[in-house]
Amino acid sequence: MQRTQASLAVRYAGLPLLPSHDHLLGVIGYGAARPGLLPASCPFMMAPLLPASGTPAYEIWTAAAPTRPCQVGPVTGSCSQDLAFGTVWLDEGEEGLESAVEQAYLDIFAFLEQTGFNEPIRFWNYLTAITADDQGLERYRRFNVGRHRAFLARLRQAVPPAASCLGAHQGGSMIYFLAAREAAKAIENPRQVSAYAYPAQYGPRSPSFSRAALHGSEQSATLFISGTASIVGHETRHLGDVHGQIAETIENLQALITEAGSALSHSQPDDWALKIYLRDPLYQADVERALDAAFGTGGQRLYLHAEICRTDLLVEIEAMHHAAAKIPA
Ligand code: 3EB
Repeated sequence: MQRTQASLAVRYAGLPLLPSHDHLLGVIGYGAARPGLLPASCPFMMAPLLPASGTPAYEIWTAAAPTRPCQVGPVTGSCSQDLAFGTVWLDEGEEGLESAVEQAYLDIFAFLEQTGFNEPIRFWNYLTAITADDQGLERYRRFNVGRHRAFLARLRQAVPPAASCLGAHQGGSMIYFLAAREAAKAIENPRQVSAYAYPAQYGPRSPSFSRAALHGSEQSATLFISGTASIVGHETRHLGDVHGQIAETIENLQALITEAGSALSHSQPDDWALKIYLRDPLYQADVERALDAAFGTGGQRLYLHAEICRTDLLVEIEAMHHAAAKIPA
């Protein structure tokens, strides 16, 4: 068996141990400010989320090819040969969240157009006070309205990319993303209603994201699994029961891995990077135990303390299949 090099890698690290500087796409800090060692050209965002452990953590994105900085309007990013990474803060100002989200996404589409990486493949949205009321409509629902408007105007894909949307405890609201020249293949979970088809009880506009996205060729694909929680159909399961929610969330992750199919047939635990969002940092030990049992002990895990977009959800997990698929020699 021979392994091809993945075009993209992520590493969750405690200290700013920075790999090959000219291949850095971007760094996100959790409870961690911009490292002094980081080259000025590398995009950095201090996310408004804290690590569950309290120990500062970095999420370090690298490309297989050298990168160069790219700035378009308020979007700070970088581009390699085949991928772009970008970050933007929301400016809620006078206009409010809905307009701020719409504008931020329109700015992202301008970045994509100017850099030539026209197809977004993965979005992360971190919103302040995600479930707070804003003049009669929850902020997450206003976020969905703004995102929907921008996607309607500019998204070229038939279905929206993979995403996560979590609540921040401090600081402002931000979006970061990965984009490519070719769209990823969207994957849905047969156990769940597609989020973009959720009924109106969850807000005037459905959440625009697909459950997972497979990017690259069959020989060297990267799988991005969106934020995944204890939802079956469109309903939250296991209200108030963290063990039940963890088990249901893992069932949903496994269903998506099955849907991704042959691209992952040689997958190993070390190929995975998981980001786990906990409403209460005390849930970490239970999640860790359940993930070990389901997927083995390898791979990377980053535990964050976050609010989740439904007040009844206690845990949400996203995943990236980190290494390239193996090609039989
Ligand atoms: C859900 O399945 C849980 O609005 O971008 C997960 C991933 C969730 C992404 C988003 C929301 C989003 O509906 C919430």
